[in-house]
Formats: sequence, C-alpha cells, structure tokens
Amino acid sequence: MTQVNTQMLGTVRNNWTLAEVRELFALPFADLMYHAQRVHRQHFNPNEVQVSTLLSIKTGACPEDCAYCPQSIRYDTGLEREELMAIDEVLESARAAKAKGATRFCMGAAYRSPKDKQLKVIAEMVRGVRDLGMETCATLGMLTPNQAQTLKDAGLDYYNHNLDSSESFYEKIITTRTYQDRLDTLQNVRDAGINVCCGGILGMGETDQDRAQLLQTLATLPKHPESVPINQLVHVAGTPLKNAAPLDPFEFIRTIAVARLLMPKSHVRLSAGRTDMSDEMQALCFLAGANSIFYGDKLLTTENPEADRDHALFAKLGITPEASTVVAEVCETDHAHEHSHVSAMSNAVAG
Ligand code: SAM
Ligand code: DTB
Ligand code: SF4
Repeated sequence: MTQVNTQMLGTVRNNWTLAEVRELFALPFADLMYHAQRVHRQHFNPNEVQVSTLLSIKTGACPEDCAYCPQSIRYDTGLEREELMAIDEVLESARAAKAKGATRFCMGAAYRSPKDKQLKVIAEMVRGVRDLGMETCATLGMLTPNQAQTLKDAGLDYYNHNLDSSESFYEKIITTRTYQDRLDTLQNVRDAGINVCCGGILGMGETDQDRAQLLQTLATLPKHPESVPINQLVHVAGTPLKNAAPLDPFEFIRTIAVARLLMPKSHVRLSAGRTDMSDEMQALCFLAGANSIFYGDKLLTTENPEADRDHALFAKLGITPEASTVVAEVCETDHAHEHSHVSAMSNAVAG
C-alpha cells in the first residue's frame, strides 16, 4: 500500500486519485473483498438488497449511435419500434411490479432528449407511480434544467443517466453526444434535487484503466450518485459490440468492490447481464457490496432472470428486499398500503 490508507476506507471522499483507484483494483482478491464487505457493513444491512423493476415506455428508433444499444435506429437488431405508452398502461405495469415485490419503478425511453410535450405525459406517469407508493426513476436521455425541475415537481425520486465508460473510451462507443453533455445532464438533475443514478457498462472492450477512470469520475463528482448501476454488456445481434470479448468475471466483481469502497454510502446495482451470470457469481457481487438489482423477467428490451430464479437466489442467500423510504411515507398516511410489495417479495422469498 503506497497511497490508500485502508483504515480510512468507509469515509465518504470526493478527491480520489487515479493512482488510489488503481491500487484498490490491484489488491489481492481476498483483501479487496474483505475491505469491501467491511465497508459495506458500516453503512448497510448486508442481507438487504434494493429491488427495482424496469419498463420501456418508448422503445426503439433512437437517433443516437451507442454501439451497445439494441434501440439505436442505426443498427438492425430486429426490434419493433413502439411509441410512447399510454399513462394507464404504464400504471398497470407499475401495479403488477409492485405486487411482485419491486419497490422502485424505473421508466426508460429511447430518446436522445425528450420533447417538452413528451415530458408532460411522462410527468403524469411519474405522479401516478408515486401515488402507488413506489419510488420513481426515469431514464429519458439528456434533460434541460427546466425539464429536470418538471420531473422533480411530479415526484421523481431518481434519474438514471450513465457515463457508460471512461471519457476516452466513451468516444469510441458513442459519437452523437459528448461526455460533457452527459455531465451537464447529471448536473441539471442534481440541481433540481433529484437523486442521481449513474454508472456504466463493463465488457465493451475497455481496458482496466478505463474501468478505473469511470469509477474515479463517478467518485469525484461533487456528490456521489445515490445509485451506481454496473452493467455487464448484453451482446445484442446487429449492434457493433455483438462480438465484444467477454470480460473476466473476477474483473467485474473487482469493479463492484472498488465502487463500494469509493462510494461507501451509495447503492451499487448489479444491473444488466445477470441472465448470463451464475448464482455463485451474483453472490460474490453481493459480497463485494452490490445491494440493488433489476427484478422482473425483462430489462428494457432484453432478458433478465425470471422472478422465480431471483426468489430462489434470495432465499438461498438469506437476502430480503430493502424497504423503500417512499413506501414508509405513504404508509404513514394511507393504511391501504400496509400490505406492501416489500412483504410480497419477502413472502415470495420465504415461500
Ligand atoms: N436513452 C436514454 C439514455 O441513453 O440515457 C435512456 C435509456 S438507455 C437504454 C439506458 C442505459 O442502458 C444506457 O446508458 C446503457 O448504460 C444501458 N444499456 C443499453 N444497452 C445495453 C446493453 N446492451 N448492455 C448493457 N447495458 C446497456
Ligand atoms: C442501467 O444502467 N441499466 C438499465 C437501466 N439503467 C435503464 C438498462 C439496461 C438495458 C439493457 C439492454 C436492454 O434491455 O435494452
Ligand atoms: Fe438511444 Fe439510450 Fe440506446 Fe443510446 S443507450 S441508443 S441514447 S436508447
């Protein structure tokens, strides 16, 4: 150890150097896992995992050229294009997700940036989902300060906007908008008082250095994102990254552990790619400090593990879903929500 004082790990810092981040990555696996688990336990119940469900509210025909994405209009991925869903349909889907145990509902749209007219409709969706007693999240592309404020006023809890990779590797993956565009949207979201959900994708052909730089950028934002999704690339036929070489699973787990150490109070989400992971690999990710997942058999357009598989995994590991703060607020005023989704997932796990 030359740079990092391991005794100090667990304290929130925003001045991590790249050398420190690289040093954490280079720790022997057992030491890295030990520190990650130790720090995780300082801030979280290690047996609880936050559970979100995703819905694609507007699918395909996106003008951007993100090389990993099945929804870009530039790649023939065989995806059926779908217009913005009706508010009722979205609320129906949120009710179903809640009944199955999700505490957060995340609405994703394949936009470069939403038009104000579209945003008005989405704000109504957010209102409706919040009224169900769920936490709300949206990922709609770039936002102006006013748009972020409109979503905040509608009750949006989280906005997902990923940096995806290091600044230098990003340019090889996306040419239609810059890293700075992404940082600007994150700032607009932060300024509006919405929680930030920001992470990246691993396994796109990036180097160790790129992964370290991505985490360093996230951990040196003025405030750490409250939620940090770590996606494993889903290889989609028709996209330029279809044949990207798979990442060594231990590199993926290390990245989760380093994210846990750099952003000790953030939820780290084991996001896309779980369908291709064994139960043992997912368990190591939880030990490394991941404490959030997407739950439900679909991500946006690709597969996610079946709910039954996740129930079985949670039961085997003794994991229970984390209660949502929004639900607590709503329950105080509305006893109809007493039999919440948390107990639905807990029952499912117990059963
Ligand atoms: N269009 C908006 C945007 O790009 O911000 C919102 C939706 S976009 C699909 C949300 C995120 O999904 C992307 O930033 C990317 O990190 C992730 N994603 C998309 N395709 C993926 C894939 N094939 N594998 C893993 N993650 C993926
Ligand atoms: C995130 O980081 N991962 C989610 C969510 N944010 C929106 C999306 C994963 C998408 C995987 C490809 C698909 O299903 O289309
Ligand atoms: Fe469009 Fe988002 Fe896909 Fe990029 S990641 S092509 S912006 S939907």
